[in-house]
Amino acid sequence: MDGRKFTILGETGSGKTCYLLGMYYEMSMSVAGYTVIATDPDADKNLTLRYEMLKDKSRGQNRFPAGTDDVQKFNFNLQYDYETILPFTWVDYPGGFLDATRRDVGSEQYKEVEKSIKESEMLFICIDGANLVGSGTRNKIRKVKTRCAKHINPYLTELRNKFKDEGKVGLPPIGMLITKYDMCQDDTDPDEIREIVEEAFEGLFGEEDNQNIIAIIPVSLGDTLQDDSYQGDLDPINIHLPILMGINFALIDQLYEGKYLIEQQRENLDWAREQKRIEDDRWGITRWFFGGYDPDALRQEINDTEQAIRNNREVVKYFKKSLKRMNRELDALEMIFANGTWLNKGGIKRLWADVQSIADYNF
Ligand SMILES: Nc1nc2c(ncn2[C@@H]2O[C@H](COP(=O)(O)OP(=O)(O)OP(=O)(O)O)[C@@H](O)[C@H]2O)c(=O)[nH]1
Ligand SMILES: [Mg+2]
Repeated sequence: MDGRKFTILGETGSGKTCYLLGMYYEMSMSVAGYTVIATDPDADKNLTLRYEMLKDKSRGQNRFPAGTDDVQKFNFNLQYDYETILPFTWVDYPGGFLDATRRDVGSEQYKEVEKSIKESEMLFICIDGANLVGSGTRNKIRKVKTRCAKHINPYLTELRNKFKDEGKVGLPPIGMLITKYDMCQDDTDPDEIREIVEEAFEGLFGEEDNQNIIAIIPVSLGDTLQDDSYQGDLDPINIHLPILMGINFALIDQLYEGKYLIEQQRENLDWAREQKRIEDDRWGITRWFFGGYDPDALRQEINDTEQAIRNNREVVKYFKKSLKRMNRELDALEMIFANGTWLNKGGIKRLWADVQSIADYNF
């Protein structure tokens, strides 16, 4: 089975690594039946230790991870009801490397991000909630633009056009994470957040025939985290939502792949059965004379293909079951832009029903 991929981008210090640590901690304890486990025990230890450090209030500012210098990749297994259903990779890029003044378009890293985004089920972009502190929407827009969108926006617009030229749909679904939401939640609301993000990332929203799906998700490691010089409690808010949304798209892709595989196997089965019928009707002597298929080999082929279809249907059943459970969680997502507009509650429900309709296929 193919591995799936998630990529996270955002300016230096916007909270990418903290999000990964919080996500891993939450998901390793299982949320709504989904559990995430690092495939490498050393990686599990590393992530858990760094999270334990985050929890240690007495360290104050020193509880946080050091800035990321290099690309870090983590391999995980997603389980549903403690059955492994999907391997995936999380790629954590150091912030700032898309910075127009520093980026090196010819570099390996630059090319790698492009590949990574292309292969991703979902792209996450961190917008530092510190930019939304205080009053004055225009001021906040300016901050988000100059500190974050300025570098990412042109890059993504360029990438989307490139993908389109290559015949791909465009960018993967995007999750805009308003990180450190604890810092700004009293100073803003969903209407303002939508306005800020839409204006700062104009290129992603503006164009005609807009196919992008963009969700804005406020996340935080804790409401009171910053109290007494960062000696507050770790009490994550919404940390599970971005990854669950990503898993939703990964499961849908798996179902499409399953459908394709099963359809091919059914075709193969029809062909083998037909050949077997023809061979059964012939005399052995004519086969010896004119050539043909060995009925025993055909019988084996039929049995093997039937078994493969049964196996695939069994796997698909898991994806379907877990996808159903997902909807209750996705209900918590309030800010979604799709089909060129911001969706209301009914629209969001219809969006999920639409993208998940593959689950109704008769596997
Ligand atoms: N108040 C608050 N601060 C946070 C939260 N998450 C992260 N921070 C702060 O943001 C800082 C940077 O977080 P990182 O996760 O290291 O940022 P990054 O995006 O990985 O940065 P680079 O690796 O340099 O690209 C941390 O050291 C914390 O001080 C949060 O939920 N709330
Ligand atoms: Mg980092």
